[in-house]
Amino acid sequence: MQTKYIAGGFIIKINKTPMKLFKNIIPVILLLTASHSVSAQFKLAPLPYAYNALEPAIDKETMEIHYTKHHQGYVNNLNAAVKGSAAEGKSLAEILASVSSYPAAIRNNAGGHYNHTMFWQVMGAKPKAPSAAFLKEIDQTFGSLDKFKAAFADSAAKRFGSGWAWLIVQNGKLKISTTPNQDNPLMDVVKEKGTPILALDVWEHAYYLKYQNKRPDYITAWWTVVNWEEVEQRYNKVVKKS
Ligand code: MN3
Repeated sequence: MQTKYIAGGFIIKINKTPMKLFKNIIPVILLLTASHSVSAQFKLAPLPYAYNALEPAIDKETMEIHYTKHHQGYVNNLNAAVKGSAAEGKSLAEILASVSSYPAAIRNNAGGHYNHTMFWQVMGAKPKAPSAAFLKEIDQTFGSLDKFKAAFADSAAKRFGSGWAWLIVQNGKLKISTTPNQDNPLMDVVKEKGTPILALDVWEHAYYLKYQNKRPDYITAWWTVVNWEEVEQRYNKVVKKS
């Protein structure tokens, strides 16, 4: 004797033996659970390395809290904010490009999600030095890599309150900029627009546990974990497009 169950569009024939019943039911339960959880519009991508991978520049505790609490918080709040709004179903890039037309909760959390996703990617455990080709670009704009680092660090240190420092490509040229809160250069509300290729989080939550009020020390240490390969890939992508 067989019984047919229809679940999630699948027809399952269930035999009398409890073992077969078990084998048939479990995949369906997993399928239904999976299809239910994809309903959130935005998701937190896995961190590309272990929480302690960037030590000593960024300590394990800061990394874990930053990723699991702060970044996850932006993702959760963004999902809640877009639900039922005009931003529902839109990509993150689309939302950022017309962020002025959305409420502050979308601006803050869409920025928070984009900025942190990029921040994790432009850092790495054992980063290589910039390539000769990319160094040439840096030299042409800033004089040298050291001069670029000094100018970037200065801008990042002077960003009042919470915000971000950026290296952007603006009309095909490299430029340093900063933004307050979770704003970024892709937003229509920002003065210095461009495509960000390097991002530094200067919110106190990014460094306070280890560096307390010494933001410049955090910035100095941060250079040791900058993933230049990723920065250069982002640069090449923009320059080839424009
Ligand atoms: Mn942060």
